[in-house]
Formats: sequence, C-alpha cells, structure tokens
Amino acid sequence: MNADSAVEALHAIVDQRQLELDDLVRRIQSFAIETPSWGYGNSGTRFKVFAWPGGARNLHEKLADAAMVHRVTGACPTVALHIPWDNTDDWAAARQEAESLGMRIGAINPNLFQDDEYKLGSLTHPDPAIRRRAIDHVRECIVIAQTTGSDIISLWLADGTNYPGQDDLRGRRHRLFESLQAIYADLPPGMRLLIEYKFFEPAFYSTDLPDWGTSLLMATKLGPKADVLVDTGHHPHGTNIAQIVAQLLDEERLGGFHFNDRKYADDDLIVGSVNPFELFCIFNEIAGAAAEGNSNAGRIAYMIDQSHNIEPKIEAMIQSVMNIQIAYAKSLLVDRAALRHVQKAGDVLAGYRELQAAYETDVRPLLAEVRRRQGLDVDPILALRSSGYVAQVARERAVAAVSSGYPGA
Ligand code: RM4
Ligand code: MN
Ligand code: MN
Repeated sequence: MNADSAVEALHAIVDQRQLELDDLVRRIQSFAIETPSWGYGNSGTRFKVFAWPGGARNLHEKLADAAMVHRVTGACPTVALHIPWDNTDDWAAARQEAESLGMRIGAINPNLFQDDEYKLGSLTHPDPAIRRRAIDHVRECIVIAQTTGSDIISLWLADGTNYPGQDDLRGRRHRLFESLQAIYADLPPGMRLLIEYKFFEPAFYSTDLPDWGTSLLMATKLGPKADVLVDTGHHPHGTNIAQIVAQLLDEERLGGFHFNDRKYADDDLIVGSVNPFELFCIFNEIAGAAAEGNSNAGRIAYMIDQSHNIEPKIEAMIQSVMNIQIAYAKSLLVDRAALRHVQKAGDVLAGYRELQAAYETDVRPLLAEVRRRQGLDVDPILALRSSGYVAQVARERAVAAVSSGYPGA
C-alpha cells in the first residue's frame, strides 16, 4: 500500500467507525510512555556485555538520552530510575536537571538483588536484620521519590529459593507481607507501590512473587495505595497476558506495565518486535475497559523495561515507543458497539474479525498526523539519525568499561 492509499484507508475506517480524527489524535498525544534509565547504559547477557560507543555512563547522560527520546517522540516525558545504579548525592539537583531538559523523574526502582547480604532473599530473608536493611533501602527510595517529585515506587524482588526444603515457603510469605506492610506504612499520600512479579530467575525452585495472583493478593491485603505491575516478559509461555490485564482492570488493581518483548525468557527485546498481536490484545482490553468507564484504565503507568544487548540503545527505545503507539492506536479503532453486538449474538468468528479489522489497519498515517501536529518529524528514528546526537555522544563519552558475567572471562 502506498502512502496515499494508506491515508485513504485510514480515513475510511475512521469514518466507518464514526470516530473523530481530532479526538483520536488528542488521545494518542496524551498517551505517555516512561523510558528506563537502565536502557541507555551498557547491558548484555551473562556471557558478554558489548560496550556501546556513547552508552550512557551516569545519571546525567541517561537523563540526556531520555530527553532525546522525548524530543523526537513527544511521548516520553518521564524517566524511571534504578537505585543505586542512578545514585547521586543531590536529588533536588537531579530533579532540576531533568526539568531543565523538559523531563520529570518517573518510577523509582529499588534494587534488592545486588548486595551480598541478599543471597537468601531481601524482604523475605530469614534474618530479620537483613529484612530490615532491605526495608530501609525501599524507605530511602521513597524519600528519593518525594524529593524528585515521583509518585511511584516500583518493586521487583529476586527473592526465592533454589531447592525444595531450602526454606519454609509459608514462612517466606509471612515475612514478605510483613516487610511490605512496613514499606506501605511509609508511603506518603499520593504515592503508589507497584508490585511486580516474575515466575523464575534468578531463583530456580520458588520465587516469592511469582505471578499476578500473588502480587494482587499482597496489594489487596496492603491497601489502596498498592497495585500490580505487569512485565510482559515475566510469564510462562502460553500465558494469556491480555486476560491477566482484563482481570486486574476489573479488580481496579492494574498499576502499570513494564513493556518489552521476548522469544524465549525474560529477553527484554524491543517492545512488539516478536509478538505485536499480543501487545494489541493487551491494549484492546484497556481500550475496552476505558470505553466502559473503568476508572483504573485512566491511571496506568506505561513503562518500558528493556536492557539492550546488541541494539543501538536510543534507537531501540524509540522503536519500542513507536510500536507501543501503534498497538495503542489500533486498539482505539476497534468498533466496540459492533463487537458487543456480535459477541451477544454468539458469532465467534465475527468477534475475532472485529479485532482483526482494527489490527490490520495501517495506523502509521495516523501517527504521522499526530506527530505533524506536534511539530515533530513523522519518523522519530530518522529524526534521531539526522540530529547528529548519536555521533556526538559517541565522540563525547568515553567507552565505558564493561565486564562479562563469567569469572575469569
Ligand atoms: C527484572 C525486572 C525488574 C528490573 C530488573 C533489572 O527482571 O524486570 O523490573 O528492574 O530485572
Ligand atoms: Mn520489569
Ligand atoms: Mn525483567
């Protein structure tokens, strides 16, 4: 399809659905996606970390890269931080620096997995002194969030066991809840605790927060300031993530996402690169709930969680943002009235075909229009490439020293 016929096809579907182009554009323009500071620095696999020329080495450089992504996409005004990876001794200054770049600090991610003390767990550790240390670290993150103007603490635990019998599973569960209660009690008004889950890795027998059900139980027991965070790379194969999203929306406990894609495990690949239809189905659930007035649908933190291995880091982030926007835009095109009608009639195929009609629509002309109206280049990747930014940071920043995860390598 050439560009003109794609525009015509788009207008046809917008008219047919009785959608207003201006309204669609506004909704896409107000859809914000948070990028992670850790996606701009060097990262890799346990085999090798390839140093990227210009890879961000500190908070200043990560903020600058995130600001560049926002400049070309117009969609990424916040950046998530990971503590202590992004530590600084002056958080008020960091906030100002972000603001001077037109950015805000987003979710604060405590790190409860890289200290020697955490070998047997952090919030679930058998030793109360180590649990206390982990709780104190999250408290420190709450203070950082307050100083930087962030309202989200995003918690992921590596806690678990490697062998049956290594620890008491119910005992760990009790310790987890008690630790979470201590953290929850410290949340200032307006701040939310997002509880992420992952079914495996680094623990191999049991993980203390393995699935959405456990996160939801903890959040429900804690109170209204706790919600569930869905990382799209954290489920066993075959899991229906869209259905999890539907359930969390229905319980009004969907706090946010960590978007990434994967072929095998927690691969942290460019969002929508492997399974764009799954991404669309997730957004279809959100758009469907929003159309019915579900209040949770309007307060979801859309965040990317990627760590790049061989991809150009800033481009990979921009491509992820574009792919998320595509899935979101398509979900807005679903004819909800027609869908309800055929579902009620029990017409199995017709329901699928309603989704397919939206999914197969080329929304790139729509996104081009969105960007044109924002004064942006219609292709953010090309905008980055022609800006000279990547070459400039490659010149200015020394190549960071990186290591392999394996001893002696
Ligand atoms: C985990 C999880 C967390 C992220 C860490 C680094 O797999 O996705 O969100 O902070 O990796
Ligand atoms: Mn994550
Ligand atoms: Mn992950």
